[in-house]
Amino acid sequence: MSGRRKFIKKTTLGTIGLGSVFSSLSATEYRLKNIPQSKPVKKPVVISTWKHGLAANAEAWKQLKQGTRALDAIVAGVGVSEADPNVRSVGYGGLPDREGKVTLDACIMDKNSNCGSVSFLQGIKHPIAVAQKVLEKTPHVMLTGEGALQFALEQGFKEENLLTEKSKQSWEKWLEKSKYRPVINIENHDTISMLVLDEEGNLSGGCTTSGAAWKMHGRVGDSPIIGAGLFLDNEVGAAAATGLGEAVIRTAGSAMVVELMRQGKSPFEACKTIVERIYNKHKNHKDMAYLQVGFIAINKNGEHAGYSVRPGFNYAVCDDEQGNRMESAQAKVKKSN
Ligand code: SD4
Repeated sequence: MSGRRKFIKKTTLGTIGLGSVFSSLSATEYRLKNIPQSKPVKKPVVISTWKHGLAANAEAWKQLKQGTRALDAIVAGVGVSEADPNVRSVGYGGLPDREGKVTLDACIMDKNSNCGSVSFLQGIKHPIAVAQKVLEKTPHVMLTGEGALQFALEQGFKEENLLTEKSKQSWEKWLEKSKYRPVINIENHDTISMLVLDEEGNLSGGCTTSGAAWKMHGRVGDSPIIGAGLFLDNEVGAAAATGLGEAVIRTAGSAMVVELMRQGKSPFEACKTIVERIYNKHKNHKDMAYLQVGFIAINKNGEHAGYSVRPGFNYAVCDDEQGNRMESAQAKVKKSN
């Protein structure tokens, strides 16, 4: 090969190489172009789904202010809901499946896109902490059922009965009719998802739930599925879901919300667009009768929003400016069912 041809070949390869470097930078470039940089970035910010998000935020906030890293703050924060027997949709005291078993799903994701997840886990009060161990201690992203339990026990977690007397009574009452038609905002809701923009401007998130009440034994929802119940890209933003998990999985919900933010949409526009897509895709679907899905999202500027199919969804926000409070989300339709 002549010197000139070698040079051309090298230059072309060099250009391809640079091209891929440029394309890996393009998300940042896109963000810089699309998210107005004149706005001051608010940080830290913690947002969590539903009212019990207030207590979860308070704990996560305390941890962040003490210098705890965001992932640990999330585990501590949503751990408050997991341990609370009065939160009947997460962890201890969660409503069981139709066989009376409390089965838990959770996942966590950090600024470097490392993920950990557990699904169909029984007998462990803090699935989010097990998900964090999956992220940190295994070569995998997701462990399920018996394997997840075995791993949790190996990691020193204690096995305990998570079915409280109150949840057992609710299940026995449900058994009288055994009809699966989740009650909107009550039986298919209240998963806690938390998104954090930390002091350094990095994003992370976690999600934990006992899933839809009276689900089939073995059913896994969206909450432990990265891309469905939770997703983030540290260059762009983070999103999380609550509601009918089947609908969120069908549409890769949280990943889509983040992708729309990458394309320049605000958190509000991104959540609204995907809620509308979910609504439209389910117009003639059997699940429409009890379809409720809500998203929360936050971008790198600390702007956040929530949006749901039906009214009733809200989320908790904590920042330096206004403290810890509830924000209501707008909804696609006006009727609650
Ligand atoms: C699920 N998304 O398992 C969850 C339901 C939920 O509290 O939000 N539950 O489908």
